[in-house]
Amino acid sequence: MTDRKSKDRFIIVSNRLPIKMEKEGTSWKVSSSAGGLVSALSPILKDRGGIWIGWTGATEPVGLRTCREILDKMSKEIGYRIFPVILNQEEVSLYYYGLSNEIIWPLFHDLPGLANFEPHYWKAYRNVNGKFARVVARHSKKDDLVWVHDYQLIPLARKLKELGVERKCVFFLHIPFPSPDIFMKLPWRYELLADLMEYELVAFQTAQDRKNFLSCLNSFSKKFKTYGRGPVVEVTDGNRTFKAAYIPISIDFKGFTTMAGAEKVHSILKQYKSRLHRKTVILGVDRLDYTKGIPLRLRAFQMALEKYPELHENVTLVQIVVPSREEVPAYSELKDKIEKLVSSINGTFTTPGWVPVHYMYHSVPKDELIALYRLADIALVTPLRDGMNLVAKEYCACKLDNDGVLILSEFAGAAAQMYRHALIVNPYDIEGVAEAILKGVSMPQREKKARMRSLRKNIREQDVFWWVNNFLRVAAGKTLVDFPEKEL
Ligand code: GDG
Repeated sequence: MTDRKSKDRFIIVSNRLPIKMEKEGTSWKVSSSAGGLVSALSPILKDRGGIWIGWTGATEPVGLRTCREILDKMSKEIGYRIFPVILNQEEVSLYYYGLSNEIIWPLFHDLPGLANFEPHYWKAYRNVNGKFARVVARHSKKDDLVWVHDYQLIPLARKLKELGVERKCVFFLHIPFPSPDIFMKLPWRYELLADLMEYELVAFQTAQDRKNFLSCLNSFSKKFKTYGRGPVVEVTDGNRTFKAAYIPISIDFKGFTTMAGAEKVHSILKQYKSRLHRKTVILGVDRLDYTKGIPLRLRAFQMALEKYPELHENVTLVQIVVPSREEVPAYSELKDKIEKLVSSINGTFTTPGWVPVHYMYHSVPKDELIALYRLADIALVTPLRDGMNLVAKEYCACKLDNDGVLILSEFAGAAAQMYRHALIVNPYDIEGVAEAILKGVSMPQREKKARMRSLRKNIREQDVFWWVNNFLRVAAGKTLVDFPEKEL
């Protein structure tokens, strides 16, 4: 582990630690957890040093001492130090499942009809942010850079100030920022905007997200002025000044290509190929979430089979759904909906030796996921709205032979960088997605390779290290490096 001078350290704060603690009988089971943020930041923390503060994922009572012992052991294993924020069941239910996932999540993904605006969630959200702030205060020093991640922790900078703790706080929003007509539905809209203004830097995934944020500020107060152009601008209301930026997150491109070329992945791939009998494989990989557009995607696949009989017995959709937030009713209903659709498609079209949809409701180990990326002729990434979508980038990184087609929703943040070479679709347009499937299946090899080569070049040049480097440069008042001249 790199032990950097405290002056240079940076403190990552996110809702979840990059590990999960679960009680098994009388002992604790600790495992590393999957997810976009973990995939993105773990390599950086190992490389540069720093600490990570967050919730352990455990709701059963655990003493701070026991927890620290377990996490100290885990810190050695993962290569950087982690410190826990311990939350009780009620806090998790109101702050995490409540305000964060029943209100901000659907609202920021343009689905206000799915939001449950329970008034008492708000107080719990702010109190839990106060708890996070106290742990940050305890484990950080004046010169540290506190890098706060995502929508669960928007009030953290203000909470630190209320404690009288001076820290340089910067923020990155992983999910989209909605337009004013949607944001203004939030009962606590002005408090949340005021919270964001407490950061020295507020960064978003895309130009559109930042534009939405600036428009919301404008409807908050006409006093706001924006200076500068391009990915980083300065915002001031005369009293305070902060930066608003957009810097799209990415993946560890080299890490993925290395794994994709490894012997282990090769042998898994060989097994898959022999089992799937040279079918054209279409792959979907998503957390269980209504923003990912899985039912509409299945309907598009169903329509493709209905309209284009030439696809029968030739095309197989492998859909992985990783269990998530099953405690929230909207998620368990979604699971039922997906399973009914899968069963209806398979019931209608299966023939001896061909099952159109291979559905897995569990996560798969990383080398199997990478083998599936290598195997898939087409990746079907069709969220209704997504901050970025790392699966789109991982898929391309793993296509070592440039032999694959990316079908990508125009509402994924990733589309801002990939729209020229992916097949861009509107996920609500079932017929359009069905047509894109046919186009992907029949795309000439030359076109396929040319598109994929360009997609991979872009991800290689703007990988996760590029993202962190640029984020930290902006936080330090420096200019961006290797940012595409044409704005994203
Ligand atoms: C948020 C924003 C933004 C998935 N299934 C398995 C597995 N995964 C890994 C993938 C990928 C990650 O999970 C999913 O990344 P996403 O970007 O799609 O989404 P979120 O986790 O919801 O993240 C999102 C992201 O933050 C980063 O800013 O892109 O828009 O919502 O890395 O590989 N990994 C393994 N097995 C699986 O079955 N091992």
